Amino acid sequence: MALRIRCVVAPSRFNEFTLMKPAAVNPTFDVEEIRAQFPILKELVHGKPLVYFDNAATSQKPRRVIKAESAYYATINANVHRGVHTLSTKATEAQEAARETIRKHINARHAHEVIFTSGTTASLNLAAFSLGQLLLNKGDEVLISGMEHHANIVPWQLACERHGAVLKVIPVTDAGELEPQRRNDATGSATDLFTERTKVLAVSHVSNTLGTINPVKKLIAEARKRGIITVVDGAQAIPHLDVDVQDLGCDLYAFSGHKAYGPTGTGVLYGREDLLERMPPWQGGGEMIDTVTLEKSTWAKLPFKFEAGTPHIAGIIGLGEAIRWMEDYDKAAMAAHEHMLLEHATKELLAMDGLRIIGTAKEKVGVISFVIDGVHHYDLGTLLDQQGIAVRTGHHCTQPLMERFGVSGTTRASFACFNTVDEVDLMVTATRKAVKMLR
Ligand code: 7TS
Repeated sequence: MALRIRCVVAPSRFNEFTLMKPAAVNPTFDVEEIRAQFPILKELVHGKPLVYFDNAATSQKPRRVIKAESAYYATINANVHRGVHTLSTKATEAQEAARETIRKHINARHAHEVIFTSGTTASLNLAAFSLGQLLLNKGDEVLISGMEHHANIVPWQLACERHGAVLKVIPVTDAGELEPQRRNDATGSATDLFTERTKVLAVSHVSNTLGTINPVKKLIAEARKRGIITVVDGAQAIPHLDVDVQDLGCDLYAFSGHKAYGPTGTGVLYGREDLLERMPPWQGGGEMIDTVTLEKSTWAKLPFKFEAGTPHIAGIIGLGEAIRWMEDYDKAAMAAHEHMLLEHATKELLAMDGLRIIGTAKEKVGVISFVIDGVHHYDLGTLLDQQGIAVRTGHHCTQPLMERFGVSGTTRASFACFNTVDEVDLMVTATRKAVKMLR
């Protein structure tokens, strides 16, 4: 099998570390072949094989990503865009190769539209701070949805407070879908939530708690007709869906690397060039300036205007490798596998007495949240852990959504491409056992 050159770094030992045979490009999807690439799946937890169903919080990493990150430290560790020395040049080239990989992956027009951040939270704080400065005045409105992660609520609350703007919320239906029109119970008529004062629409592409895939393309088209700037929280979309920012038509798109098989502490804010040019920086410091005098500074060109300080170079290189790793597989086959796990888990869990699934939208990724009568999610999560099964319990950083569904928290299983039907069955059996103990 031919070796693929994965970055443009001049030949060095860095390439020896990273030039591994790519996984066989896999038209049929062989889950065992995929599992073999994740060292952590060999770990035992409480003496049991690890079943990892907390991928929405952070996914596990294939060996290639771990190697790419450590190869940077072992062979080319230096700061980027700073030195004339060889290591700095190589580190810079490796980082910029990752930027180009990500550009292609999300189909951005230019590499400088890809800004590196520490994760979705940082990306959305950047967006809210900078757009607030640029756009928001007293009485203006920012429209979010009732299923947002706190990272797509709190930064907008802060921005609204700073500028006297108002936060409006798209309601969520009982099935966990967005209802962008406000229904008037008395007349049965529906009113648009977009108003003349709406300046920003900020919604998640996929809900981390419900798994709902939101019709963001349609919402963006509606917003654009009205000249509204659109921000998409893609944290849960990047690992599962093909994301094409030009096709979506969004202005800004945020995601984390660590939920998409990449290293922790990595993330991206994609932005349309003309908007990024107009947006003011959100953090000041090294690298983001063109000139500094003691009176005044001017800004570097994109993307550096938004990348103050030393980035997580090793992580960014690892993220590039994670994206290339995903691209070696047929994304549709991966998605079909995860969907099969979701359907199987849904069917098996619903057969349990007193179990309710929160989030029954027609379009979902492999995320399943549930509550069980008489069982606290925390107790269930603890007992599942005793069986080596990692799920997340609690409000999943979506407290308003919990309130909407009248629950204090849920148990959530979130699947990745390396999960199996047998693992789902283990979870269902362990859940049944736990319920017997807890009721
Ligand atoms: N937006 C969504 C939709 C998310 O799911 C998350 C993290 C974030 C933003 C924040 O991402 P971060 O990488 O900056 O932390 N979601 C979760 C989760 O569901 N469980 O733990 C973290």
